[in-house]
Amino acid sequence: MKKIYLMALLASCFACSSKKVTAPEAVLPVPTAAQLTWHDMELNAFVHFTTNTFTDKEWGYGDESPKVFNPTDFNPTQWVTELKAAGFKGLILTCKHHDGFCLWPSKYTEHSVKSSAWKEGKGDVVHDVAEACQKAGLKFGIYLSPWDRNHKAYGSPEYIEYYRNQLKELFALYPSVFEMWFDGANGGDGYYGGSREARKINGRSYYDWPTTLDLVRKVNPEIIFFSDAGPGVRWVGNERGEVGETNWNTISSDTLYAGKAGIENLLNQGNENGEQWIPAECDVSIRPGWFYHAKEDSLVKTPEQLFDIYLKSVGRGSLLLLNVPPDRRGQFHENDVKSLQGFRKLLNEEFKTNLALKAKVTADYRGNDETYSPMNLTDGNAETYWATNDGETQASVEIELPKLEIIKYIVLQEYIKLGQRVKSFSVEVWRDGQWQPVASATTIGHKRIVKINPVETDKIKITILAAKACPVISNVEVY
Ligand code: FUL
Repeated sequence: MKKIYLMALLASCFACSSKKVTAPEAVLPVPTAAQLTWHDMELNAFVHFTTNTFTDKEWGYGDESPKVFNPTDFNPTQWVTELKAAGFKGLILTCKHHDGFCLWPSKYTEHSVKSSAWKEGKGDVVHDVAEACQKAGLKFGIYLSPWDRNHKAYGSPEYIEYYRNQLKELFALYPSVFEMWFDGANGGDGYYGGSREARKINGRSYYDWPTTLDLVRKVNPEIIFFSDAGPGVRWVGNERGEVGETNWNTISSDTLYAGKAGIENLLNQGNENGEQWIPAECDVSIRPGWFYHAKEDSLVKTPEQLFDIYLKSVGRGSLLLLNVPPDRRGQFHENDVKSLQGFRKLLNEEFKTNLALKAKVTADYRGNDETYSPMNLTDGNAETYWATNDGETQASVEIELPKLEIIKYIVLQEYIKLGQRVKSFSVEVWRDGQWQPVASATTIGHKRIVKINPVETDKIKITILAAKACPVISNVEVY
């Protein structure tokens, strides 16, 4: 009788104590499900292809004859095969760049593939690329330049109608597009149906973006919209593929709009107290230009340069959108392919063996409840995390390796479903009988890769120095 009573008491105590250890409350804002999926993609490709490829230009004026578009051996299967092998998850195609030439036979203009020499006007690049992506398991995205230097009505309400019609046309054909790119370059000189003049537009009001976005959302509520101001993801503020050392996924977009001047720093680092979750996307080209130019064949970024860009984008919690422009055949040039392959090889070599997987991980944890144990950091499960008690914004984790190893990288990930929290942290290693500092950094967010001078050790200490609320970390890796 007594024994049964004691057991019941213990059980109820356990129940009440486990009840008390609730999960940390989210620090707002938090990402949407679609944004979380986007974060996890990490590597996407941009593909710039149009009449510019054949006229050797970066920005077509809009008066190019559509006839010039004539790839001799168009093969998007080659693109997706190389991209997939290199680890890319999605591809965004310039369906229309600033020159207005459409890579699909739009019924709203003659300025498209249907007036080109390619396949006697019967070809459809958008269709073929979307299909190749689908077959390869890559997500497909659309870039449709708002600025159109060909269209006679650009600058007037009539053009907005045209732009929306084209969006409707594309989304009827490709409803599951994962990302839609709205470029910030807007207005200037152009052909404009023969008037050859400069047209200025008010970037804030001309496009009436809310109406346009709603139109797309009706077809695809999950879509990620890119523009300087989001609302899905923001421009990183440069075209070097580098997000700030400090990178907040949060920003307040009410005063932002695509093309607004002087906001590069804000876009690059975000705002710790931003009211919306709008992460930065790092767009950069594998070549100096966005479009293919034979004279740049020797200037393709090396695998080492791409790896460095990776550390400054993905390694700082952002996503890398790497442009690889097809040549006049309609294929990735050999040099670009070589670089992509070298990049993948380097990633595989540098991040070959995660030493943390076999390590002993210790730290104080939330309410001594195993749900928040530091062992969650190395269980390979993105849904489990280590957390401290509310109000404890400083905390250390020690990682003990089974033997001495030379280490080069520490990878950390916050459980961003509960918001971005960490403001700064440090890394120390045990050497000569004491802790020695090897690195310090600021934000973590989706992922932080800390590169350190190779050092031999069997113990690593990561200390969260400041955070907006108790740290909630889902993953630690050591290479
Ligand atoms: C810029 C454009 O003007 C470039 O041509 C390119 O498309 C790049 C990704 O965005 O704003």
